[in-house]
Amino acid sequence: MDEDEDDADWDTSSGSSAPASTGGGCSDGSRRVVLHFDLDCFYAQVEMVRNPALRDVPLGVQQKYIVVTCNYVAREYGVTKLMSVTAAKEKCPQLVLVKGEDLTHYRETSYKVTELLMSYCPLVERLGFDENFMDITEIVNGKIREAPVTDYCFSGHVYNCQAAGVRASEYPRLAVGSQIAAELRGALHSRLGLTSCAGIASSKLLAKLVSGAHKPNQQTTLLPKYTGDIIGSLTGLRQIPGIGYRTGEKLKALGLLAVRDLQVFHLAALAKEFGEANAQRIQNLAHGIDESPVTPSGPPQSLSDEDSFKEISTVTETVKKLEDLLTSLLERMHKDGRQPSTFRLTIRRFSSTDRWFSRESRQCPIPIHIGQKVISGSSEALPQLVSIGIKLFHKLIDTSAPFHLTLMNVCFSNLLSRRDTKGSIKSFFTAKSPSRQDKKPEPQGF
Ligand code: DCP
Ligand code: MG
Ligand code: MG
Repeated sequence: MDEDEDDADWDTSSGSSAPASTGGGCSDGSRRVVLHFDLDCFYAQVEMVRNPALRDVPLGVQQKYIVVTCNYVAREYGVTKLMSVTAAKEKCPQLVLVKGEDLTHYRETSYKVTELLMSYCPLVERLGFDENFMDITEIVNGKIREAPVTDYCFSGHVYNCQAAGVRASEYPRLAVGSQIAAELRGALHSRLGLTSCAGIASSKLLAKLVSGAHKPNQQTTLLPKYTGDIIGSLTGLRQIPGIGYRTGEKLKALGLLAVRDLQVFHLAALAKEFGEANAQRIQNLAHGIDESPVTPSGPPQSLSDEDSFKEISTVTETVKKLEDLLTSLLERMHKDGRQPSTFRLTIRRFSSTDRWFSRESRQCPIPIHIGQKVISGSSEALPQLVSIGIKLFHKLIDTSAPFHLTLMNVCFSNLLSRRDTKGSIKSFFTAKSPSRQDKKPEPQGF
């Protein structure tokens, strides 16, 4: 239900396709230490921080007719994420619902979390709104070099083990990683009031897989020798992070459903469908191997806003919707401080068969004088951009015939910073302006 988020995938394509060792332990100094953080019931937590009276009641966050998430009190009643409001009310009649269509607070909190993690170590990669990867290999190595200790211990759970029974000195780097994860989760809680889960492992894939092993507000470390176990616990290919909807569909068409199917499938046949490097990467994922680096996210490369609705079928309604969307987008763009140079309009026509994938877009350059008005916050920017939007709309839709839209998205891209324009840019993440978190992450995925 996010306007631009995909909660499942990240790009694992930039790593080497060479298989990494999945065995071994303490002596492997080259093994990375990667953390994955996932905030608990994120939208619901943001609402609980804003209004503490909601903390102890069953709480759901509603977008349209769906409860996109709910707090853990509501989960005890059987309410689940992405349940219909009707079904959720049946499970828990006293469920308190708050509207979650305005993402402003979620977005702001999301960037505060990334910013806090980045203040500890710059190697932070965002995934969706409520997840971050962090590569702390260097910090861990430094700690071990500077102050060797003998009495290592794990903080939190160790996957498949009783943490107290594990000889942490055999895994000093993961043990130190778990201490750092605990420290950072503590900071998120004390500074932002947010609880989270964390996974500690040697890759993004494994850290993400293990972070949800104990929920909420807990953390889990994966020892290399349990890689096979955690991969074996997955009940389908789509549960492998990095295998999104489209890849999953292609694999299904090849007859592959279970993780084991993919592990043993002939690589050459897989390469015919995906290309050699991609095929190797996908098969590696099924073996728990992921060499993709943590890539610092930096500022978003575009800002967009969208709404879905039952029906828009007149030009007047279209103009009104464009005005609404552009008003909020312009405010965010103004706070961002960069100058947009491309405007894209996306619509979805009603289709009874192809509900999710029938989006169509047109884009055009934004004249410099209008881009400058966006930065300066001039009220003239809105009507001028609405007029550009309507021109794009007419390229998409023949209004002399009946039409039926169910979604509209407006997007500014090619954002020019101070290096490129004379205007000023407020530094992302570090500016003192209260607007500094008011950005939207780019969609993640393949
Ligand atoms: N979200 C959404 N639409 C989706 C998936 C997620 O709007 N299809 C939003 C609501 C969630 C947030 O993204 O609060 C983060 O998604 P998660 O899957 O991490 O779910 P939660 O953080 O809510 O719960 P959990 O405690 O299980 O992580
Ligand atoms: Mg979450
Ligand atoms: Mg999440």
